[in-house]
Amino acid sequence: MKNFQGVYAALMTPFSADGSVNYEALKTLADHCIDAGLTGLYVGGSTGEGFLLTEEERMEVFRVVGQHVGGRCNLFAHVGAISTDSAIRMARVAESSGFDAVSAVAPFYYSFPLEAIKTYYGDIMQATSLPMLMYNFPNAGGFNGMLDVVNAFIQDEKLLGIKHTSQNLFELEQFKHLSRDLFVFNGFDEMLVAGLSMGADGGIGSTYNFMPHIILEIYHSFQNGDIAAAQKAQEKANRIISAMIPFGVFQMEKEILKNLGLPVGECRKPFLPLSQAGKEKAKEIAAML
Ligand code: MN9
Repeated sequence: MKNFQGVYAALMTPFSADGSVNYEALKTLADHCIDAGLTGLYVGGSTGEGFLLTEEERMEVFRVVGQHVGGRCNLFAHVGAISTDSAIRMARVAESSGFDAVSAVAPFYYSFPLEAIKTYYGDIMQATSLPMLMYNFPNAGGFNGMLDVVNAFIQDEKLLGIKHTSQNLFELEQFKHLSRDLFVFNGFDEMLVAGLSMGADGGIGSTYNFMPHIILEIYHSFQNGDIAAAQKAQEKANRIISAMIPFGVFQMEKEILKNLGLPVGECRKPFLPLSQAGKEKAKEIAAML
């Protein structure tokens, strides 16, 4: 198995003024992340507004990114959906577009029983040759049983690991110490040092789109054993994230990117447009980067 350790941007999806996906800006943003030295891209997830795209749009995003990147970095496709069949259709496109792995959040809304969730993952994993990075995000889907799901597939070579978007770092450590070594990625950027110290192999995050250099500083300092430097860079990241939260993290990220010369439009409804105060704060943050 390829070594997937590292730091991945949860790639934003740019939109044009008319609301359609802006594929040219998508390619530019992907290049910006790769040129900054990130390990790879996680496409079509929460940050990519994956659930606000139609299935066909998410597939087209995979095709465009896959073709444009052409092997320059690792690629994960988030194919998670409420419908297993929809997830499978998207996984097949991810496979034919050159992605390294698929990822999926557990099916949500209906409070499916554990057995149904296991079957969902098994069905997606059987549908293509790609390995699976299970997306553990209990706050969003309300599902808290990912450890059981992961254990059910621990012998399956197609299980690559977990994207762990949760403050429960005990659970992160548990994922890392099962009977087989899995790749575990920290999902909350504001806790990257903590996640790494509990054994994470890297991180996947939204703020990596606009501050990859700070994220890389955290990651490389930690890897070099310079924990003080990693903490210092984390503090820097967290002052920025704290300032963003009151205005909406994704809206702020898009506005910061615009201020950095990478216009990616606004978030899709029902995300609200960014307030004037948010725009001013975004400008301030961009000037500090
Ligand atoms: O996937 C992102 N998760 C969500 C990663 O947005 C739900 C994070 O990067 C957060 O946006 C970030 C800010 O809370 O940590």
